Amino acid sequence: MLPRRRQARVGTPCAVSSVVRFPGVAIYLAEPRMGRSRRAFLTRLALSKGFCVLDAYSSEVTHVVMEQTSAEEAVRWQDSRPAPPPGCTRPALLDISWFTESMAAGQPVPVERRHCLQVAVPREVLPNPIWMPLYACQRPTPLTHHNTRLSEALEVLAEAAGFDGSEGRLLSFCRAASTLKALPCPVTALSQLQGLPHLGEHSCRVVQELLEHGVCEEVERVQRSERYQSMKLFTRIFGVGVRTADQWYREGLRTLDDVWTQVQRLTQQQKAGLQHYQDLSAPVQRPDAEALRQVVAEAVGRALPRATVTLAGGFRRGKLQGHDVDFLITHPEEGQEAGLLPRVMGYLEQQVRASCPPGWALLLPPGQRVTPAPPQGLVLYQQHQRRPSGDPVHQAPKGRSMDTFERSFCIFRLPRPPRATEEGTPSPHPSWKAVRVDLVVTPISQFPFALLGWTGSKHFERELRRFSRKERGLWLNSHGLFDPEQETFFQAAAEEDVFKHLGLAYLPPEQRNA
Ligand code: DCP
Ligand code: MG
Repeated sequence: MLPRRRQARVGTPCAVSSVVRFPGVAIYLAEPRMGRSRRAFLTRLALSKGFCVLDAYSSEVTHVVMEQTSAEEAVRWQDSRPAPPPGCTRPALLDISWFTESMAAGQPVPVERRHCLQVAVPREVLPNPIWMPLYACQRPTPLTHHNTRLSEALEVLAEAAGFDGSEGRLLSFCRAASTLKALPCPVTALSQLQGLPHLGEHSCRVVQELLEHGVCEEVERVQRSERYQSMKLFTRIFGVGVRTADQWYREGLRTLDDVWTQVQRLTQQQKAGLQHYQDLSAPVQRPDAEALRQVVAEAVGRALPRATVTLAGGFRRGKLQGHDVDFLITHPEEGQEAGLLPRVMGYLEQQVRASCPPGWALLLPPGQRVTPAPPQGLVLYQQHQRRPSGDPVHQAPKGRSMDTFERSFCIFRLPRPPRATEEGTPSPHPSWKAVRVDLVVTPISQFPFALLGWTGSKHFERELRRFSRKERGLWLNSHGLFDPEQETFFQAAAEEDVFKHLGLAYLPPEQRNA
């Protein structure tokens, strides 16, 4: 007996696109609960992605997809069809979720138990309506959650809004995405969103499309657009913000090669970012962050005994990779941290100078326009930012979110084992890779606020500051918590004190992935 897909076709001809990318998969969309026009739409969608969709149920069908159909109904439906020829198995009876996930993945996803209609799978569903507090700082948000596909789509729209300078739309999409991240179960029906905060009409429409078709046309369109792609490319360059990227785009720049033609206009930071673009756009892995922590801790310990180094940013929230590594440096005795950073940088530079490989190369585009000096040791680039003079406690917190700590924005040269390269991309310099590192020095009295502010996520911080201001009338930033009425600063010995003072339940870093 031939395998099923090789058998002669039965009944209505196959409505297959000319390019069938997945020969082992032949889908039949069972109509009863689906409706004719929706079935036609889903058929077109699947065909456009290279799936084989059969118009009629036959022995060629490998996957039967049904919508809003119980397992019992599905089995009854199948029983009423002709039995398969001897030697052939019945096709899988699948819920629409298998179809939408496959469309989203652009290929058939493996059939899991939860997709199957043959067995009634007890599904965990969201109670409806679910109650959720308004601010992201009032609820735990773990790193991995149940609605990644939905939140990622909304975050694309948030990012695109940010590229267009639409702060309001950026915030709306970020808040909607953040709400979905905090849900205890997957969203499977739009009705589950009723009563949830921040899910406005636009976000709901995106979710609905994703639930129904597996893709959202607007998101796909944005991601394909030249504007989004160029803005993403440019803002990934160290030192390039949305405003600069937008200006370049409006001047007609589109690619990194285009940016290289303007290299004389770039700041030192941007030049360094461009030179190390390939390394810096690949994620930093947790073991890299840990290796750097040890190197930095050693230099800090040598520069000032009892000074401490704390890993902050995404890695503190449990992320396995990030775009940079953020360190906070302090000393248990207030004032001792002054002047520490230049000494630390000095040690870091000397420490590995001897081990710097002689034949190093920078990533340069065709037509090499810059001939930089070879890097010295660990530090490929650093920009030291001094603390402004005056009383540090009283100058920054009032409404400003950017802090004024002494800091160094660096690019470090992280040695790596021979021949280790980023997945799929050959490294321009295989014995080391460039990594973005931020070193921030804080006086011990401000350390809890700095740690809270530098742990993130960015949206969590935004929400925490908004909550403080709107609900408590207090101004929070990485230096302190200020009461504008009393003109007093709140003293904290640990992050927990800040949550407590704001009347919030403490959230550990792993639950701040809003
Ligand atoms: N931060 C903030 N507001 C900003 C920038 C940063 O509150 N405008 C805070 C929150 C971030 C932290 O500083 O979590 C570190 O900034 P990063 O940009 O490094 O963010 P992450 O470490 O969270 O992300 P990644 O893992 O990509 O480095
Ligand atoms: Mg970071």
